Amino acid sequence: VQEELPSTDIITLTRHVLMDQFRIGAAATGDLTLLLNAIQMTSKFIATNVRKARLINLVGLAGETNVQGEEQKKLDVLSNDIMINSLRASGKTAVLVSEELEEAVIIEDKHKGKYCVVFDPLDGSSNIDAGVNIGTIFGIYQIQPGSKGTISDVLRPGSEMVAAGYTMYGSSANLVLSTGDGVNGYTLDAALGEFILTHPNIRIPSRGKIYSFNEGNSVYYHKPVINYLNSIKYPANGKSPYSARYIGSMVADVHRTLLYGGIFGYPDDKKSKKGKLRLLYEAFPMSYLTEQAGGLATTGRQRVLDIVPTNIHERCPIFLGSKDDVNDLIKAYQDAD
Ligand code: AHM
Ligand code: MG
Repeated sequence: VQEELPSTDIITLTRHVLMDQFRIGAAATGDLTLLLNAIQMTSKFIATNVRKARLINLVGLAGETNVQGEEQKKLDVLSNDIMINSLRASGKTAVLVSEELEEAVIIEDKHKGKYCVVFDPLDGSSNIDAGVNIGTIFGIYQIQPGSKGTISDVLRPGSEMVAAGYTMYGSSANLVLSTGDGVNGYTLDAALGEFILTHPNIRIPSRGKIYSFNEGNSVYYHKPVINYLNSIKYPANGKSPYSARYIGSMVADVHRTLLYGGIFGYPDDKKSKKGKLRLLYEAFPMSYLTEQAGGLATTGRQRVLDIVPTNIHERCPIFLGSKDDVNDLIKAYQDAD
């Protein structure tokens, strides 16, 4: 049997993004390419720290609480610093919004560029110390014409983002990115120090068999959500019930949903009136990727990407995933009205 030789023509993230830049042609200045380069560097930097965390005393609390009054983990703080430093130094950013910082960072003139980056440097904090998958989520806006970069450049609907993505730190580091022309996934080759294109043109199956909710909150759920969950757990006419998978790291739960299909949800309920997840740097980027992969993302009553934020840290209910599954959920809301 002839063994296949390893490829000598691998497509790295940098090469792929450059190809994209050439495809767009003269209009592309290369600024977004350089910004994405800075972002992938932060992902590599965070990935090595996540891997070593247990060994170099990076687990546990940093001794501070963040904007949300949540205790910050050491890795949260470190990841935030890595991103702020690198994004500022790229010279391509004007406004930065981080889950870990109460105020937006307005970049000083010396380093100012035309992009705004909203991000959660290390999402899934509750999983950090157990070594379960965590990730970085980011979304990118271009400043509005004539703007020098203010908060209003990021208080815009998610549909106006020019790119969004996440990096999942799991058994391997996976960066998933959309620049508005489909979704691609890259896997970090740690020896090469490069993200390699491993998942070109990710498309969500139109229907899945998995649901991903924190059902421990069921007692607080509103009727449409309860009805929907019952419909997939106790299906009519002999169909099989759905499987439950819930990691509690949005990046990991969304990653699986993009690849396998199904539905991920974090609803608003009687206790969490606006849900839990953050609109700007959690819901928007994940909704952008989901739609770019052929799926849907809704609050139950509205397309997530159409929401106009009024506050950089606001929350929103979210359900995303396979088109048919999300449409069933939307129908459960309509039926309950
Ligand atoms: P975090 O930003 O404090 O890490 O919280 C966000 C995380 C998401 O990754 C995940 O989807 C959700 O919180 C899980 O919440 P819960 O533990 O309530 O199920
Ligand atoms: Mg988060």
